Amino acid sequence: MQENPSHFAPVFVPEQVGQAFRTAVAEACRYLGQTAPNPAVGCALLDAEGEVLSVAAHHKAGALHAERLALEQAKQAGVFDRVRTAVVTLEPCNHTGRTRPCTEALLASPVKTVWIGCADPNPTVAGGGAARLVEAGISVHWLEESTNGAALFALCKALLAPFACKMTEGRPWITVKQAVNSAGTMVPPEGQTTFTSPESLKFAHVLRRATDGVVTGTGTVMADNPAFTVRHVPDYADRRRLLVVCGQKAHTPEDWLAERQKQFDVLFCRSCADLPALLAKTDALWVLVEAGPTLLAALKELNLWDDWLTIRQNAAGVDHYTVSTRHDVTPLALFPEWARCTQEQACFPE
Ligand code: AOF
Ligand code: ZN
Repeated sequence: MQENPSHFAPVFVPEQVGQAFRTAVAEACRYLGQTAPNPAVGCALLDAEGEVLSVAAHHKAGALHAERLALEQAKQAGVFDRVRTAVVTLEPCNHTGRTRPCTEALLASPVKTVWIGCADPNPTVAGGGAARLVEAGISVHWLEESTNGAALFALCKALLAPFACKMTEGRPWITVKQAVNSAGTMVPPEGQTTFTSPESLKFAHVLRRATDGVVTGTGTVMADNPAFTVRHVPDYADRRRLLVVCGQKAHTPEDWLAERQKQFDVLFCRSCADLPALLAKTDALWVLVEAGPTLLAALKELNLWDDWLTIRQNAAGVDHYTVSTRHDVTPLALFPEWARCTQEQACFPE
């Protein structure tokens, strides 16, 4: 985190502020998978007693940032004058991009205290927001510098992880989803394309919804004729995602491709080694790998993944989720299914 002028003695996160952070993160999660190239961000506004007056999130690029929407809602609810504290999962922006700076909107409100989850990893805005607020006399507190905010900080970091990955590594966060049956094979029985439980199928579609695209291989296309669309859960309206097919275009059926292109921006990637550069050129912040053993082995070899979710069905037909992650946080932790995941020892690359 950048050094910031708000560095005083460590602060204690009051219970109501902690609860407001959880509410803000939950609201932001409702729009995960719709905000790219912008991050998912949540904001809660509290009155002097710590009561939540307004909760909002950034919905999509070009729409109001979380802070501005929360303030706008407070105005419409007639509670604007009572707002004293803003709780934001991400440092408020101090730049004019598609929208005007959130710092200015906060300074034009009765907000006296701002609690911040994560610093903005966007190199064009880093550090500026908090400094501007402090300069104007606002009390700015960082979860990272608090005595009791580690879990809340981890939550905000998990929310920001896909955007932070894009900002620091230049490519989206890569989650591999692999389903294996009790015999350890990835191949479903004849005539079926899946063998996991309805809950696992739903989770897979929740992840498709939260991510900005799918990475697959020509082998999977030929074997499964996959649609890769979001079903089983409602999708965002008019959401066009990325579909990266590793392999050669000539190896995919024309009618499959034509159908997919109606909903996806389809890109072909001849070699896995080219994948980071190809993904970097897109707006995607988070992609889901849904592929067969060949592509998965190649990604493993190249260390080209951020977390690896294995859904394993046991002999009794019950699914078990195991997650390996190469980071200290994962956006998978934002979903209720996380409670069912066994975490394998994080394996960090050389
Ligand atoms: C905030 N609150 O809710 C979000 C922020 O092009 P713009 O104007 O939409 O700005 C996008 C950048 O602003 C984005 O790259 C990130 O640094 C920050 N996102 N900031 O104060 C928000 N979504
Ligand atoms: Zn902003």
